[in-house]
Amino acid sequence: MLNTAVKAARRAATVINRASFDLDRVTVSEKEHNNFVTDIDKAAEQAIVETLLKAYPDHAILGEESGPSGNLNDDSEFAWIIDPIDGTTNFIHGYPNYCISIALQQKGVITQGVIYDPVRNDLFTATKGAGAYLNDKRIRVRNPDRLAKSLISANHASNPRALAEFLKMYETVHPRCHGIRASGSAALELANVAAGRSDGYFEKGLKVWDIAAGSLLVTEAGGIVGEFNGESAYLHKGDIIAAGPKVFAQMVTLLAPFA
Ligand code: LIP
Repeated sequence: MLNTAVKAARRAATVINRASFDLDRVTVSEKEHNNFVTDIDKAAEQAIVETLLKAYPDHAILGEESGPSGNLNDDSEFAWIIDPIDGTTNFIHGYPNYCISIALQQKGVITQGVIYDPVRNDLFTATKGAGAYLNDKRIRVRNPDRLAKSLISANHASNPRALAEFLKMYETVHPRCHGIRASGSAALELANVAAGRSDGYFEKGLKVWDIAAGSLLVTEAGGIVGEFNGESAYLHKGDIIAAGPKVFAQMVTLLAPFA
């Protein structure tokens, strides 16, 4: 199933890469203020869904752009959770930080995750219980012993309330770490934590397709993923902290007041 998801991600990448050379021809619409969708998101999602359903016609699908289909519920035996372009705002501006995210959920548990960065040709994969990989090489979180030695990433939704709260969280965390980066793709932020390229990540108000595959990458790379109060219903809540175990504990202490 992981191989099929990789095949689907690569097909989507072909659609996205072709469009990336001629962004003026991409059709952009606004779902809500500063929340964009393009014809390329839709075409990429279609390529993914076609590939998955060809191999597994009975599986349920939850796509960011096409919504739910098949027998989708919390207890579905096989449900694919798809974000065809995580970081659409980056994509439409030609800012090279976006990816394809595909996860398989089995009876409420994420068991396979694929994140493909078509700009860097980085393929992140994880299978529950079998580790996380970047281009077939095992990856692990970096797990520094203190937040004070860490590079953190964080993003926020585009509404005034989320921004005001984010600024307070930023003021809380920034003086206590090496710095905070905001690159506009939740899935890639999680993949970077898994690969030890950053040491922690936090964001509120995400959707399940932003974080399903990335959260499995982090846990399979030895990290912890949780809500702001440290609990584990982050896929439903959409508020997420991800880091190595020591930094995770310190981030929860600092960010629990924002839970
Ligand atoms: C985006 C995320 C980003 C977050 C945005 C949005 P999209 O996903 O990856 O980090 O801040 O709210 O959800 O819409 O580009 O797939």
